[in-house]
Amino acid sequence: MKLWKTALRFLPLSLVVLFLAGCMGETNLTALDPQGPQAEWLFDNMLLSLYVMAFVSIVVFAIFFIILARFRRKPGDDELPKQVHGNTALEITWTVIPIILLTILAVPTITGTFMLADVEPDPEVEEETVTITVTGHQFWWQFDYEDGFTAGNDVYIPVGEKVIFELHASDVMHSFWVPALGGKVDTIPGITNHLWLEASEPGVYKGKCAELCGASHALMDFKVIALERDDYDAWVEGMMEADAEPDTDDILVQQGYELFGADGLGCIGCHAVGGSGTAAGPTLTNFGDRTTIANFLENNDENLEEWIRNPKALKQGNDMPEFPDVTDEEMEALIAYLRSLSVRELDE
Ligand code: HEC
Ligand SMILES: [Cu+2]
Repeated sequence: MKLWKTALRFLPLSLVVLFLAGCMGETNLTALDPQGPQAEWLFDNMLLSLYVMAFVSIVVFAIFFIILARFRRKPGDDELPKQVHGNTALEITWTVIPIILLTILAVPTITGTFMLADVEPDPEVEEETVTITVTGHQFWWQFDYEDGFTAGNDVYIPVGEKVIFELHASDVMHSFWVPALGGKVDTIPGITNHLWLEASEPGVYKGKCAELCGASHALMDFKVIALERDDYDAWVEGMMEADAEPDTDDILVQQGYELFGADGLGCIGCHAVGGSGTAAGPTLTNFGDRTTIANFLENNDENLEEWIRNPKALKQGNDMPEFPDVTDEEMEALIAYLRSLSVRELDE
């Protein structure tokens, strides 16, 4: 009966844990399954500290309970025990043990910290180290490549290579964090921070803004897409060649392009297609390749229509104005144009 009650008491907690475990299942938004050398080092160091802490806790609590049991006052113990003061052997022991434990922690931590902070190009990689300038905006990410183009929200990197990120913010503080690949570093207006990451395997790694930055902070996600070098180079070429004008005769796409432009609805005032530099909204050069809209909505026609008509209802406080009066025909054309913006043969 009692056991049953105890179990009931822990039920809510168990449910919360189960629920959180469910959250982790579908994405790689976790530091506990490292996918690159940065993340592996962080994970190993975390385990090392955990083992040291567990060792200390076990020893301390074991001694504590043994002393409680052995030296408690028993019937007939009328006199005070012998009073002592100071014990050199004990004092040396409990000074030396922590020194040893802290040294065990300090050596890898210090060498690792230097390793993580080393944002110089890797001399062993033949290709030029990719350096990407990151700018955090409320509530989206801008990625400027040295090759002279800008990408929005999805950041592509070559796999197995150290990639250097230069971190900025345009409005408030944000924090750039890809848990499966490495540690988080703040992006701060007026200051340039640095970080390097490397992905061991090709894949999509979820990133998140880790600094409370406003109403839609929780939806300020992004994706790191790691490709083999050849695929990456092809992607870079695609991004450099792309421009706003469609290279198809498709009437719908052409109409969409008109609507997108300055004589239409003026989307292009905030959204560049092709080219480089900062705009008021994310570059849409490869929007057709994105799996999500604004980093959280599945990229399908229904959601896209809803987004264009009323973005603030979906993502509170974001800077895109609403376009409620677009007709169904116009919407169809606009979506056809947005879908045509692709630089990549998607094979997954
Ligand atoms: C005043 C500037 C502004 C105008 C005009 C504007 N947008 Fe946006 N748009 C934004 C901002 C800012 C975001 C990013 C919102 C966020 O995620 O916080 C955005 C996001 C988007 C996204 C999602 C992008 C992504 O990377 O997932 C799409 C698609 C989009 N806008 C389409 C349009 C279309 C189509 C029009 C014209 C009908 C338009 N926008 C007009 C500012 C603008
Ligand atoms: Cu943010």
